[in-house]
Amino acid sequence: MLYPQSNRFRCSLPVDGFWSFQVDPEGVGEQEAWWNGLPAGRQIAVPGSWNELFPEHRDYLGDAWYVTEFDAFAPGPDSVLSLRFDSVNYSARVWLNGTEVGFHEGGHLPFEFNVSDLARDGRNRLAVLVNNDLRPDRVPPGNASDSPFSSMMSSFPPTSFDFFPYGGIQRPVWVSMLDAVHIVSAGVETGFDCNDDLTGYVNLRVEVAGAAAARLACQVLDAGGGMVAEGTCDVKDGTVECRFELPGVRLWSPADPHLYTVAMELRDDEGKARDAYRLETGVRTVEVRDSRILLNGEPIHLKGFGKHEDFPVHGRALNLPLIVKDGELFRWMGANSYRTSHYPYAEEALRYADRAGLLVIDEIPAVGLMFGDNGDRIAGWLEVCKGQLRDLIRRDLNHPSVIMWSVANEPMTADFMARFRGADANPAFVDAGTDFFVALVDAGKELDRSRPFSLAGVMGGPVEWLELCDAVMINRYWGWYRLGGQIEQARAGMEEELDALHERLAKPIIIAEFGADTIAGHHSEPAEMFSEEYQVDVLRMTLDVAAERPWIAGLHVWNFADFKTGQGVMRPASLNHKGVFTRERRPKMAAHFLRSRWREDAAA
Ligand code: GCB
Repeated sequence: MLYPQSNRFRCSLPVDGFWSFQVDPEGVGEQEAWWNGLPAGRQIAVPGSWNELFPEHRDYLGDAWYVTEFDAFAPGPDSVLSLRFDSVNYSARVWLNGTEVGFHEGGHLPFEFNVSDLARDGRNRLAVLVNNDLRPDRVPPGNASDSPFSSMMSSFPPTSFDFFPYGGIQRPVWVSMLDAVHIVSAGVETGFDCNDDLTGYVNLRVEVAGAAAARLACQVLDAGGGMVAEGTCDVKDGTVECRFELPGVRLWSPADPHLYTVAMELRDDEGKARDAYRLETGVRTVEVRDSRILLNGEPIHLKGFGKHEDFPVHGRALNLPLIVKDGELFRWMGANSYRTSHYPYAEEALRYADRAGLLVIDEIPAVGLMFGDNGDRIAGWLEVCKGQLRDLIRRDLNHPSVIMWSVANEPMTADFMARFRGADANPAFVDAGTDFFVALVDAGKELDRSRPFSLAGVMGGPVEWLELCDAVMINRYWGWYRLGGQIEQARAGMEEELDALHERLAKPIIIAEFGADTIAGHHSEPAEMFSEEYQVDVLRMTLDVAAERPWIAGLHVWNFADFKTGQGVMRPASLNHKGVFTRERRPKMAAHFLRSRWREDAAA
């Protein structure tokens, strides 16, 4: 799905701002009051998360109405008017001028509706019924009695994951007017030949609507706007494929995040220009070979974090200044990478990463999945996850910053708690997960073969699931959930486990989570759990262990910043305190420590 753009053929306007808002716990639903009149009720910010704005709705789960008006004009037969939502958590039922337009299930990814037949000249009224119920059949699931979060964390609201379940229209809403003949999607695959001249290539595949025959004129422009390749290709059956060669290509990398622009113009069979689109992308390759992840043929070492979209008042809403602020803190520390734990982040974050040279592991919202004898539920999740992976790949395929797809965080077998204490897993439960992930990764590979696929495995989880990954991600809390307060014993445990995994898997291993809860300002000598000193000890120990093992392809500290969770005995002040920054982005000692390690090794 193409990021909205305006030019002489297309006009995309955000419908952001203040909308009328009303929760609807009784499910009065389609009562005229909410979609046929603009209620005088409360105003909410779009984008925003209702939980941060209205104290009495902090924990609200259920239906809520959003209503606004915008000016447009009814499109003629040669135009199309569409409505796009970048992210609504969790589901959205949409009405335009009192007529239902459609329904979408699933947060964090965009969806759109063609509303050409419903739009009017002048004022148009848009109503959205948002629902954020936590349900065991949703992805991510909630209200699941079998989740360790219900037993161990006793978290409220009842999530099956360790972050706050923010609700609302959390990213922009767009109204777009397009020519009936237009570009629907554009995907690139890039690479290069190692000849003397380093010739790069861009394979472009474009889908077109509204014309049986058309031509696509393309120019590939470098960062200065100079043309480096051009060509015109025929559209057949609504699709067109073109290849551009770029002699002397400037490859994209963290050290030189060089971007090219593919400028496209779509012409109908009479040669009349009907649409244009400018796609920013970079030329680079990602491969896994000999226990290394290679970017442009060279091993890369990931230094960074698992993150969250989370900030006071904004909740999970798009927050452009925060994207830049975090990027600058990455630069300050010498970090080069993050994972979009545990859901796809706003596309704006990836546009920023492309330009800043950050390496991103892009994750679907499959967190909290539990595999046991719940076959029906698993089958339902699989369909949802395939859809999420498809939509994620379609949205993010062209971002050079995205180096890997993650299809889950910490899936578990239903006997996880017993297994964590050392018992053997039920093989049928393991097999249920194996079948699930084989099917999911296969579906992903149909859409993108140019990037590795992975999942982040929980400590004590089945190795069989890690074996399915191109590169392995493991979340490890040695010195925290295991052998807390006992750094030297934790080091020995970690070394032994890592070496055994390497022996068995012979693949690059990323430690995708490690860390310690730390109350900013709490100090102790000798170091003990929750102190800033102890957090540094856990990070130092893990960095040291990894430094001796070249097949460790990267380290992502959990977490970049403290983040909001539900309430529960494990989460003082309803925060996860494993950030190396506070939620407001003040550095703990650990941030300075990482800077000393990462900046030094960047200079080496
Ligand atoms: C994990 C999860 C992450 C939690 C973290 C923790 O393994 O992947 O979502 O927040 O542990 O702090 O417990």
